[in-house]
Amino acid sequence: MTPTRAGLIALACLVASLTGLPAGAVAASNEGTADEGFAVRINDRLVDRAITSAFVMPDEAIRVAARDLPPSARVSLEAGAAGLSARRTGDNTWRIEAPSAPGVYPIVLNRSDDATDRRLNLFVMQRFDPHTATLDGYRIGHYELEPLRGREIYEPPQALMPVTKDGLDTHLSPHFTIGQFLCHAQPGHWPKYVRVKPMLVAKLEAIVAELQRRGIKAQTLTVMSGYRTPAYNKAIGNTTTYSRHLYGGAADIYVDTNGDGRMDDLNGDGTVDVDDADWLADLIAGLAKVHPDFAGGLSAYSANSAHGPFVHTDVRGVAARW
Ligand SMILES: [Ca+2]
Ligand SMILES: [Ca+2]
Repeated sequence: MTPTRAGLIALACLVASLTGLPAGAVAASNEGTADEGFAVRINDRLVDRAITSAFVMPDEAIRVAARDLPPSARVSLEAGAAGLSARRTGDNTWRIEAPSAPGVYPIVLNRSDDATDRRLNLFVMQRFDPHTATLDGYRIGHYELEPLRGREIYEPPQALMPVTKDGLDTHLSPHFTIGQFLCHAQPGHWPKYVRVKPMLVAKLEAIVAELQRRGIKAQTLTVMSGYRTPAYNKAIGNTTTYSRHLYGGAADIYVDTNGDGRMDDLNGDGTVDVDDADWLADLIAGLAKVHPDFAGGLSAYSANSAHGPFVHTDVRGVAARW
């Protein structure tokens, strides 16, 4: 069942009252945060952000609708890229057919009665046969063909998103670009291939929003490790073959507003250490508590010779802290 908008607002207000947040600080969308303007429904996702993204198969059709508008408001949809077909199917709703060719297809929804718009970057993925280990010379490695405990989120991907060098800065959301999530394997090879779960991006956006609410001027998070190919995950010594990183559902992150390439002193005690990662992990745990779709793995890591303190966060659907 899809929750109603009114129900979500009521939930958000309840959450706000429980957490002491002002009601406006908690979004009514099902992705945790909101920008001024209107909401966009993409199939079953309701997104309240100025920029959002969707990953689709070649030729896949999706439903897009502008929501939460006064009855008089009219929204126009611009989808200029060749091969993309958008057909209006009702009041402020469209059926969009993705092209066959993988790539990024920007879509803009413009509201007629004010200046607000919504940008939707449609990422058309490239089909991938999980029985093969490479894609265009990029080593993917082997996914487990049997999903863990039969869960859909552990099914091997049927498609991956190609990313070219000039596409690194394409936004997934207001504060994150697809380039931040690339695997570190084969640095000189292009295109690379990536998976990123929209719910992970939504969770990271919610973390940024909560940091800002607490007065930390984060414009993004540093993603030390986002997507990992199974080949890379194995090469760096991981024996877990169902790591959420392989499915685009995990990120190892830190906050770096002073740009020194390491975690900031988040708890303000004058040093940067695992306590700052713990501080960030506690913030994330608080978000997941009030927003069940963010449930996932969570762990704070100390610095070592290779990296500073960081936090692993993922969206596996069940809470697990270690
Ligand atoms: Ca820093
Ligand atoms: Ca500190």
